[in-house]
Amino acid sequence: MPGRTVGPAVAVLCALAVPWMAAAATSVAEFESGQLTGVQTATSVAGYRGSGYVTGFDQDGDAVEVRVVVPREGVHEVRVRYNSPFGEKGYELTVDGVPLGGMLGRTGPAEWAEWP
Ligand SMILES: [Ca+2]
Repeated sequence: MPGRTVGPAVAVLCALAVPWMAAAATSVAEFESGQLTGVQTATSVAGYRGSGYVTGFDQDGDAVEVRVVVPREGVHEVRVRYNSPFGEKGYELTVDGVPLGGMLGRTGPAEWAEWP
């Protein structure tokens, strides 16, 4: 699968999980290992997975791109783990060049939620 870009205004993102429909396995990509544009890695909010998370989505164009490897072509379910303690945050997500967008709900200060 595709590179995947998450755009402006997302507060803090942790990990991207891609379970595929016909199998029980899951492929996980950590955003902190991705290509960062205008954002930074951090570790101050406990409960992240991997080696940290990505924060600082406060300007147009801020983004992280990660490549997710799946075992075969087909329909895959995508989930994003995030923390957004200061309110709802808009996001833009591009998979294989196809843009999506929406809102991530507010979380508690140390709470990590899963979208969708
Ligand atoms: Ca992480």
